[in-house]
Parts: sequence; C-alpha cells; structure tokens
Amino acid sequence: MARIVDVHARRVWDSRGRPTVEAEVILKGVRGRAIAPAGASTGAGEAKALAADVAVRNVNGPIRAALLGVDARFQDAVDAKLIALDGTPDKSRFGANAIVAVSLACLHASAAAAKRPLWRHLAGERRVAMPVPQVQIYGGGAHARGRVDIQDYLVVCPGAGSFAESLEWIAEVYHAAGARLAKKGAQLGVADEGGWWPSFKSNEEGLAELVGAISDAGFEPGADVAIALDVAATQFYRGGRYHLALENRSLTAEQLHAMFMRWLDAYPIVSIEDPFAEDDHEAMRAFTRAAGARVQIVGDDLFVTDAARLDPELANTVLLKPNQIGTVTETLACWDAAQDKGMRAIVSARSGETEDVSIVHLAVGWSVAQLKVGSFSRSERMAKWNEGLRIEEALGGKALLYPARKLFK
Ligand code: 2PG
Ligand code: MG
Repeated sequence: MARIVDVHARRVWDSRGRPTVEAEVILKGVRGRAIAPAGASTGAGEAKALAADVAVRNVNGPIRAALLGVDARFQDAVDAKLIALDGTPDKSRFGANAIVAVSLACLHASAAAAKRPLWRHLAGERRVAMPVPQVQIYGGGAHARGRVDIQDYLVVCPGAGSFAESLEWIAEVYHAAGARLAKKGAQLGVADEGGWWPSFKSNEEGLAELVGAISDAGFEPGADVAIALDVAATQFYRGGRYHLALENRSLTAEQLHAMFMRWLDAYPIVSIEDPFAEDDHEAMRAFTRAAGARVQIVGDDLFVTDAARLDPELANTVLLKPNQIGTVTETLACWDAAQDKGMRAIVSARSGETEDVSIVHLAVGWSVAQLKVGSFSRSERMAKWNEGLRIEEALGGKALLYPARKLFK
C-alpha cells in the first residue's frame, strides 16, 4: 500500500513573477512535489486556472480531505476522484492549477515509493529513449508584447545523434542569433520563454535571420538544423481575418495559407503549430490536406490536450500540456488517442514555468518523441534541458527515440 497520509499546497512564484500553486502529496516515508505552470496564449478550450491563493485553499481543504487514505499508486483512481469531485467540464471549481499540481505530485510520490526515477516508473520495463528537443530562438506574439506576430521561431536538429548533441548545436545557433541581432544594433533582451526579443521588420525576416544564424553557427540549414514555427494564430485572428500588426495588413485564411505554402518552399521548415485560429477548422483542414504530407502540423490551442478533440484531418500532431486538461491520466489518454489515430505528439511546457521538470519525465517515460520547453536561457527552461541530459546519461548516452532525421525527412 502507498496510502496518501497528507496533501499540502503552498503559493510559490513562476518565471513571470506570478503566483502559482505547488502541491505535495505525502505517503509514509516519501513525498512527491509539483508546481503548476501557466500559459499566456491559452486556448479557449483549456481547463481553467483559478487565482493561486484560491487554488491553494482548495488543495488544502476539499482535495486533501478527498485524497487522504487513497492509494497513490493508482493514478487513474486518484485523477478520477479529482475530476469527479471538481465536477465541472473545465476544472473550474477547484482550478486546473490546483488539480494538475496535485495530480503530478501524486505521480512523483508513487515513483518515490517505488524507489524509481519518474521516467522509469512510467515506462516500466519498456525500452525508452530521449525525445528530440524543439527549442525557441526568437520569442514573439503574446510572449513579446506582439513585437512580431509569429509567437515562436524554433529549431530542431535533424543531423544530431543525441539529446546532448542537439543541445550543443542549439546553443551555437542561439548565440549566433543573438550576435546577429546585436550586430544590427538591436537592444538584446529575451522574451517570456528565453528566446531573443525580436527586432524584425516583417515576420518573414525572422525566418531569413534564423537561417542566417544556423549558417553562422556552422550548420547546414535543413540537413543539420531545421526550423519549427508556433504561429499561435488565434492571437491575431479577429472578425474572420488574420491581422499581422507588424506588417500592418490583414489576411484572409486563404492568403495566410498561401503565405505559409510559400514559406515552406523558401525555408527549411519542418513543423508548424497552430497556423490558423483554434476555431478556424476549415482553414486547418485545408492546410493539413495541402501540406500535411510534407510538414508536421501541430494542434495546441486547437486540441488543448483533449483526447475528445483530436482530429487528424485538422492537424497531424498534438501538443501535450498537462495543465491544459488538468490531470496526468487525461494527458496520457490524449497521447493514447493520438497514437490510435496515427498522430504524433510533442510534450510541451508553458510560457509561465518554474524549476519543475515533471514534463521531461513524462516525455521519456511515455515515449513521446519530441519535447518543447521554450528557449535556451532562463533557468526554468534550462532546468528541463539539464534534466534531460541527466536522463540521457542514465540511459547510457546516445539515446534518441527517433532521430529528428527520421521524424523530419
Ligand atoms: C505555446 C505555449 C508555449 P503558452 O503556445 O505552445 O510556447 O505558450 O504557454 O503561452 O500557451
Ligand atoms: Mg503553441
């Protein structure tokens, strides 16, 4: 038995200096701890976070009372209890931040009780390997006060043979990108996820600059290091049109579609997330039909980690963010559903993060082939990349699940 003897939450602070919820689930002799992250570009269908102090009170009151005596090893039973007790479709009675912190803390506690690292606890005896890192180089959109419209300019390394080597290469590209901005005379700063604060005259200039940075760092764009975008298009969709504030123009879905198709021909782009608004299913369907065979098309705000929303006609890949849906069990259900539908997945952090590294263990333990945690600076990001390095070392090094070369050929 691994009975829960206490549950406790406290208010802590995230990477944006905003309050959030840390929960501890205590068993006899061991405890698990986790912190809720927070998004800025949130999908309308996400589970709802409450004010941190309200969520903390909910953990220390009704959630604690419900979980005392429950066996922490049965994560699905714990999560089912949280879901039933909350009773709302969007976790708004207790708060998704309260629920996800407790759900993850319980998972950590049961791994601790089993005396195994969390990734191994999740994988059981299955062979596991590392996910491919997807790393932001420039931050934009809601993470950089709309300085550019595209939210994330990211890179992946099809040419790298391991998680560690990917990070080594990405470090070079990240610093080369900063040096290019400095050379142009731009003020050097970083956005919410640690990517360089963008200074571009158009959204496309960011792509050209990124290709330049990849070359400056000594890599071949496309073959060694390729580009991924998170457009987060819901953020600039109003009245049925896409408003590119930086370029002072507004596009129809068809015009935006044509722009992306041109970009796919002109730049080594291998992945594109939320290219259209979360409710513009018609545009997502048309784009996936046109480009889904040649590029990874990712639904974040579109699917909000909800198994019931997955539709491979809208996008071929789903982003997995535990706090979008609320519990570990529902996040895993979304990954299972994605596999049933022949879709891929990426485990992802939020723009508001902390030192919590749970998601790295989820990606490895569940054999999700890709991991996205923001950029290559700020310790809430580096904590996760560094945890990945520790896990890869424990696996004996050189251990990518699917080399990005295979994912993005
Ligand atoms: C996203 C995430 C992380 P946020 O859109 O994928 O980049 O942003 O946490 O603000 O939703
Ligand atoms: Mg996104």
